[in-house]
Amino acid sequence: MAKTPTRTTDNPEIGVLTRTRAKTKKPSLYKVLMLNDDYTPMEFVVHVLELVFAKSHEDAYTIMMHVHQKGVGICGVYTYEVAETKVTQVMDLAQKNGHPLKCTMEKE
Ligand code: TYC
Repeated sequence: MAKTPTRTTDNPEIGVLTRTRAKTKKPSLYKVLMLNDDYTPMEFVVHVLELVFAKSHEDAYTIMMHVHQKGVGICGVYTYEVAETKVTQVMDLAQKNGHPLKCTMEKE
């Protein structure tokens, strides 16, 4: 965690410790996970990774193969609302195209 910035002074008119910035909290982060299945075509998963997660074709192919071989893989790490939106986009694309592809999110 970052230190809270403080300022010191010898002048008794001024407080010894003065907060110079409002305290901010870092947002929690969430992993978006892609799950393997036996039916979704590899090319469709690559396409989704390019479209929704802005991956290069090479990175998308690598992630897809990881999920295909290991069962699950990380598509990216985002704040709650961004992660939720991406999960919804993946599930919508899968459903509209008749594929059983599943995507979930998990707090880091
Ligand atoms: N296992 C699928 C196949 O052999 C490909 C696939 C990869 C499906 C990754 C889902 O998240 C996935 N066609």
